[in-house]
Amino acid sequence: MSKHVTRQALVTTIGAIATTGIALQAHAAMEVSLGHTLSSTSHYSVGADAFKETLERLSDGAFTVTEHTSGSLGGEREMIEGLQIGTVDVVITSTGPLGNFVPETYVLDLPFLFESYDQARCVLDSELGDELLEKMGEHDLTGLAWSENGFRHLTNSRREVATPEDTDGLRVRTMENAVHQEAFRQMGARPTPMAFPELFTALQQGTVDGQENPITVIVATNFWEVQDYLSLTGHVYSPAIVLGSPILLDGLSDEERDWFAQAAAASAEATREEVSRLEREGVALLEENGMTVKTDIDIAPFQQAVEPAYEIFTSQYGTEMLERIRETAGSC
Ligand code: EAX
Repeated sequence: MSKHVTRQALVTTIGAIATTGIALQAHAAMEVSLGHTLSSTSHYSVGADAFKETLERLSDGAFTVTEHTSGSLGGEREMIEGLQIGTVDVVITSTGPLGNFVPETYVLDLPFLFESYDQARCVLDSELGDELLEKMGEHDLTGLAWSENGFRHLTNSRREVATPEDTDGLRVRTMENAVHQEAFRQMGARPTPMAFPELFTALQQGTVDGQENPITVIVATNFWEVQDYLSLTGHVYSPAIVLGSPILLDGLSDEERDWFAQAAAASAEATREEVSRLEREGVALLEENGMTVKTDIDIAPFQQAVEPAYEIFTSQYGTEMLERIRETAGSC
């Protein structure tokens, strides 16, 4: 009898070892694809490196991360769709197209909502930020961490822009974001929504006259090659988010999911540091590359011009979220 039990135990143990072996082997081969639209010199790539280093270290190599840069997996809207159907595992994206999937995030895209990097980061790191990350779960997405793109500024190939009137008739590429489009319409420009991977060629060919993006993106994309004028309007803070695919993440253990969360947090931190560095050094670099930079812009008329975007937003989505953001920002 005892002999039988022993044999039984032995069989079970061997079985367990075999299963664990298979599991480890499967994990060893588990390649995680990570996509974003920017170049390998960008702040997103710095974040992707931190994600890769952290996940591979915590999992002891059970996961390997492969980064796909420059929109090689598509634009941000396409990649978010990719997360929903499992064709990509992790995406670092601006909130540009996110409101199309998770309308609760539109509030973050309101112009002149945040006053400073410190304030924006503080709000996104608050409970309210966590709540918004969790909302992703209701839309077949997993919100892993708030990262950063930066305060957006206007560039164009036609003329120096110092007032909203100067944007009159300018064809400005915006992200595929209803709030941004409305803000530029109110300013007097002609907004043209477009996915980021199409933007450089559109500027080069003159399909659009201008675009708006943070210093980080203007530097990483060599926009000075196709844009002569930069106006430091800082008209909107552009959050980025590290999103995961529930198709991958829901199948993982709690411990494994926690590694992804830690990797995303490390990614966001590294990206924010790089954004801060480029905020200090980027404008000089752009000037060196021939851009005419308008720095001393009176933003009050811009704020006034885009005010109707707030009314349109609140008439559609109510005031509650906006009030909560302002309240949190006030205590930051
Ligand atoms: O997220 O589309 C944009 O202008 C974004 O700022 C860019 O893809 C980085």
